Amino acid sequence: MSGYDHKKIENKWQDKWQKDNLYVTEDKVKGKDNFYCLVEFPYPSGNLHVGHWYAFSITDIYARLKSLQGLNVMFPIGFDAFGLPAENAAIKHNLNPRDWTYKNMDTMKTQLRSMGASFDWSKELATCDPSYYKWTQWLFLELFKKGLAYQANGSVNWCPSCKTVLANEQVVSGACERCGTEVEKKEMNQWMIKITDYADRLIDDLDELNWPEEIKQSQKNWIGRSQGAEIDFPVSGMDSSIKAFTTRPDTLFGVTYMVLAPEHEFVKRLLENKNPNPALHDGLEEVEKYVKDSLKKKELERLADTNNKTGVELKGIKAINPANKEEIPIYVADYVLGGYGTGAIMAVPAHDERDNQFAEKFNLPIKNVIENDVLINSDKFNGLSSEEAKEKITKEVGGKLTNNYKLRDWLISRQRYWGCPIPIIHCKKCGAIPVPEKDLPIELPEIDNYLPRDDGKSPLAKADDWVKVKCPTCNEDAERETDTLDTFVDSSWYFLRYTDPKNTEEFASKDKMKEWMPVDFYSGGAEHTTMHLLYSRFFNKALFDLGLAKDSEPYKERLNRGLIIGTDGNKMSKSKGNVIDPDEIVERLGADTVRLYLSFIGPYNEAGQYPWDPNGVVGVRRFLERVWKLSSNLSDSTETDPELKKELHKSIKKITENANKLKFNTCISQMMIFMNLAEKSNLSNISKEDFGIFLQLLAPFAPHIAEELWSLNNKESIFLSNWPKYDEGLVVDDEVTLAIQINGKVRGQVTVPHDISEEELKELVLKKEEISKWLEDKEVKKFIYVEGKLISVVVG
Ligand code: ANZ
Ligand code: ZN
Repeated sequence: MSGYDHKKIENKWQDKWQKDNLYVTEDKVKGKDNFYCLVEFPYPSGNLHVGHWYAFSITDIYARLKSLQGLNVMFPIGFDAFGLPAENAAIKHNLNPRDWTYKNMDTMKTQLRSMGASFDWSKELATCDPSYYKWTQWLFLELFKKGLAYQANGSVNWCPSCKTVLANEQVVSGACERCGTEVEKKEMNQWMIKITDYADRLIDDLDELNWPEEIKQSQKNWIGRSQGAEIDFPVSGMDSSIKAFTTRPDTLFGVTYMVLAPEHEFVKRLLENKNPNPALHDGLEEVEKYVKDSLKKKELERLADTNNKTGVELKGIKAINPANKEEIPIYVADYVLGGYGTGAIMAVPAHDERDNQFAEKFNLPIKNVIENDVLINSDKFNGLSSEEAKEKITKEVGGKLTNNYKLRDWLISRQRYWGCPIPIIHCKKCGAIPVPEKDLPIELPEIDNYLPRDDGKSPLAKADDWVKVKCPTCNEDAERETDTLDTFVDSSWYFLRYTDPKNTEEFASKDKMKEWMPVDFYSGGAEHTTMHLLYSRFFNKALFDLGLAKDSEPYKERLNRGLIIGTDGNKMSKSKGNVIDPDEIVERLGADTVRLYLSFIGPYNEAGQYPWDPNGVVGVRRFLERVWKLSSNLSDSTETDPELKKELHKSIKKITENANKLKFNTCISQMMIFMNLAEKSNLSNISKEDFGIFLQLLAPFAPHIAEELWSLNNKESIFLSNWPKYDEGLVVDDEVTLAIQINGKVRGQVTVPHDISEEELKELVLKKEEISKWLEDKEVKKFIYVEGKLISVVVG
């Protein structure tokens, strides 16, 4: 047998797997459970970088593992092909977005194939394909008919560089998530999705999901539910009142003034009517100027100006504190935001930091009403705890307990060409009318000038022939909607389409969705936590309520992967010159090397930042060469050296356990430990069968070389074999049983690997049911591990 020629074997097996349809998934296989392994589909950027390899080839390890473990795995792939990223790139290259996108998808398919991933290409989809977006349009109309998609006027985020509006989620620190340009506020009539209707369920249903806690927490923070109350403050001498949102109704007796946001309706009305109140008349000009100035500020600036609070008093107007009937002054100040709560606050300078700064500056009274979590200076509520008082005081003043959310409705229309046309016809007489189902899809027309425009309209507005239609209801002259859908709408349901990608009658048949949904494992980028991951959960819930989806949650398990960074520790970027070209390495060292290296670089289940190390790549390549060499030195012996056999079975155990937890790096370490021993002992003492077991362990990671070496002794693909099981008898001495004492008394025992770290042990022990019941409400003061003997926990 000659040397390890990665090129030859990688091409050979990729062709053969494809020819044999090895990864084409049936919907049902007798005796096997289905497992839907999903990875976020790429946008057709045109070139696969290391990040793509990390996303796809490493998720492939998991897909292959599950398949070897006896599950019927679906691992589909497609393209998130509409939208800003693809279109901006096309424009930069002076190309038509359609040509650019299709050309890139071709290139990327070849590159994706070079990974040797077990993608089921028969299910491939592209969101820019009319056979796909017909159903995006259909689903949009279902939401529209239920009132979940609507058009409304409002202040929206506008990116002056991308020349389109953006969703709140696409504005990062005040800048466009795509191009980094500072975002402006504009009043525009836009299409929205009522995701806010689902705010509570989007939070509460997280409990049932097997997701990392950080992801759940980020979604909760983004939705930002605050429990509080709305309380009306009458305006003295006027027939009106001002509603404030507060999370602290228990501090009502400590309210010494009110503050309105500059955008508040009450202020607007005062300025419009030039209020007749003579006392105020003097100050109105000052108020007008203040409002104008602060509206020019960006929200971020307003929030950032923490130490220098500004504001003006509405002189001559007083509000009445409904708790003690005291008259209190009203200010306009921009530390109160127009778009949150009611845009008005009851200020409690004794207990709120921001109010305190303001009160100090404007010499306003500060009244303490809480001491040691108990109410004081609060009349008949004195002595109550804060928690008790919240509800009681709210009730007393006729207020309403209510929740407030940071989440806003999802803005989905874009003034851009390369997107799914919104299937609505505007008729002067009938309003916004859905395109009849028989006319779907409304195809995106070819136009000459697809460049974005400055006037807030989509380039499609110029496509007269396309725009002018008859109203489906009254048959009078009408016009098509010319905005397109944000690409995040396209990607909000693609996981359903994968179950039935060729269906022309439905977006996916109920039967197919029943076989595959919910997704068992979803691997993706951390940047999607509060975008795609939130949107698609909403979409699935809305479809569930419409009877169109079978589950209310789409993804059982989610993994946010880490980031591969440059050798210099910086994010890879062309300008820094630290970009690693995977194609070049695949050519030189092989796909198996790249896969093995990336799985070795760090625990896949921890979204860390891992720097690329050229020496590490070479080291991994050498490891594969050693495997190759060992294989050619195998003898016909049927007995494996007993020590080596033990290490093999330890390897099965360790690799199975760690691979199941996506800790792929420890799997590779274990394979290396095994190889070291195999090379040390008498080589003739590994049976072909036992070497085959080693190849099975290697197969998900380095599929080509494993398949090649396996084929020397087997007719069927290694990927049709069964994942090896370890022999209990061969791994026992590796484990120790430890007694667990709590405050000196033995309360249980635990069997663990002899080399377990104290940290791992502590985590395991404290979580154990028979132990945790002794720890309730108590603090663990000491955790002592007497190695190999016992654990002693001191609590108090
Ligand atoms: C009285 C009070 C007393 C408050 C106290 C807090 C502490 P979250 O948790 O973010 O929901 N607030 C309400 N609307 C606001 C707006 N439009 N702009 C700026 N601040 C606003 O915060 C809710 C609290 O933030 C509310 O509760 C209100 O101040 C303020 F010891 O009311 B609080
Ligand atoms: Zn009409």
